[in-house]
Amino acid sequence: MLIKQATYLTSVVDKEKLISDEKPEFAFVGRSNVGKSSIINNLTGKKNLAKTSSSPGHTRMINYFEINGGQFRFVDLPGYGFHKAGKKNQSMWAELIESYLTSSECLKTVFMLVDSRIEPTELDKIMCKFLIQTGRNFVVIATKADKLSRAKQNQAKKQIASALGIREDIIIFHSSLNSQGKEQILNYIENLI
Ligand SMILES: Nc1nc2c(ncn2[C@@H]2O[C@H](COP(=O)(O)OP(=O)(O)OP(=O)(O)O)[C@@H](O)[C@H]2O)c(=O)[nH]1
Ligand SMILES: [Mg+2]
Repeated sequence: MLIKQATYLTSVVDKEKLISDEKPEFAFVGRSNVGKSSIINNLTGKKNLAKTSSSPGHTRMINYFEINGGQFRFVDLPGYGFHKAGKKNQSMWAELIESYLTSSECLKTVFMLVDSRIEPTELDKIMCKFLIQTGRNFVVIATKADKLSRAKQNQAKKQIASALGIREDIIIFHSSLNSQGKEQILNYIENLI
């Protein structure tokens, strides 16, 4: 599938204001700095669509992007586990993310991002358990795959699957630098819309 058009739609900080209509949504969740905004830019082929930053904790709202003239939406969720944000902000974001993931009627699949170079963190494990509990359809994306050789990626896949207690076949390696995995993710989306 090709993404021909992608535009920023809106940002939401209030769980009462989440979009609810009939359009399918694909959400990106993961710890701060894991590469959520970058993957949205890579999949859409638009470099500056979602704001990326080398300083973690950049995305603090739920950002919606409209794809292919409203065929579906991408949803960039605030990153979790950003310590400098302070407890109050962290729990506010956690509540917003949780509320989106449990209540959105548009959500088709959650792409849960983990850093391919790092063992899943405690927060990653909690998020994964939470997703299983909600019964949501989810795929784990191992990001920044350009930093690992194919052999190391195979090792990492086993470690991620065992740490999260999931099957290896729901893990996709992706790189926003060399587009590894892009085709696979877009095909996955195409099959669900
Ligand atoms: N090498 C490499 N670096 C990446 C990749 N994806 C993201 N990065 C870098 O990782 C950093 C964080 O990327 P973002 O996309 O802003 O991460 P995020 O998950 O949106 O972060 P928050 O908005 O803070 O939650 C940036 O410096 C990116 O350039 C990738 O595939 N390969
Ligand atoms: Mg971001």
